[in-house]
Amino acid sequence: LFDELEFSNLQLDQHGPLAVLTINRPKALNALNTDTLAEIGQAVDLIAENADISALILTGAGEKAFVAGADISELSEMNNVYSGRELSLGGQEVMQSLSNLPLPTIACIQGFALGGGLELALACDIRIASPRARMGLPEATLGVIPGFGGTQRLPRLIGMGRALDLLLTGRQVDAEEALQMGLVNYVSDEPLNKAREVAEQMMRGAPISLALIKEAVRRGAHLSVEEGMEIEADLFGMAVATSDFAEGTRAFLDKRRPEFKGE
Ligand code: CO8
Repeated sequence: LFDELEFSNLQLDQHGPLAVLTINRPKALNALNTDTLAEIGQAVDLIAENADISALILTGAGEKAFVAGADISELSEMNNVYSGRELSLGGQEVMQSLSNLPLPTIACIQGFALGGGLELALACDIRIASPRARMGLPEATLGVIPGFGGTQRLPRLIGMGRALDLLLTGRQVDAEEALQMGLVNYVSDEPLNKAREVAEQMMRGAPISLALIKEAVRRGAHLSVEEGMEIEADLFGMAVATSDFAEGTRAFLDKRRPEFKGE
């Protein structure tokens, strides 16, 4: 389905219901220049429009880097408030469209995930790292700040104290420390296989349930518990009205595997 597409810095593959998006710009350790960011936005839109895709794995080509950040040579040409703000807004929009995909997304991190690269991984639902992965937000050491959502997503994920430590020191953490602080969900010697396995597990759920769970978590994140509960109840109501709910409960009672149709 993605055959007709020609990306310069990405590869988008489909394995049945699973899409694998690989950032492929090896000469710059997969760094995100504006062209690559725009292509990621296009790929995410295509995935969103393709009803046959049920989960996404996002990774970087090669073992040396997931993504070594925003492209520093491009960044170095920025020198005014307006162009900087525009670049940040454009990147944030791409990260938001990834985060808002109604299907599970998994970042598979081999090697460096730094700056904008870690922000890209943070826009995914979960993260899986190889034991040699290194993650950090070194923006302060370059005289900027994260601009693709890092100051907002990181504290929501790992808590304010841990996030401020990483943001203010700019230090890199290894896979083990990242696991300990909840920055990654799994560490595996074969992270891509592990990502496929977790994706398979997630795809056993009803697609509408997965989408509604993501929506409830996302919309509730900045609300009071009471307001979040209202959203949960609304979305729960939508779930019980689906035919997949009827199928899921019937299959349980019949002691067989459900066959979900996304309806
Ligand atoms: N941008 C551009 N080129 C890069 C980048 C990058 N982020 N990272 C690596 N490269 C290039 C190198 O310049 C080098 O190119 P060349 O071979 O032509 O010299 C090639 O990739 C290989 O890299 P190294 O030779 O440096 O490889 P090492 O193994 O020596 O080092 C590191 C690997 C440690 C990952 C090192 O490359 C490095 O520190 N890279 C930069 C990491 C970084 O600081 N990233 C954060 C960038 S800032 C950011 O992401 C801000 C995001 C928010 C933007 C918001 C916009 C408003």
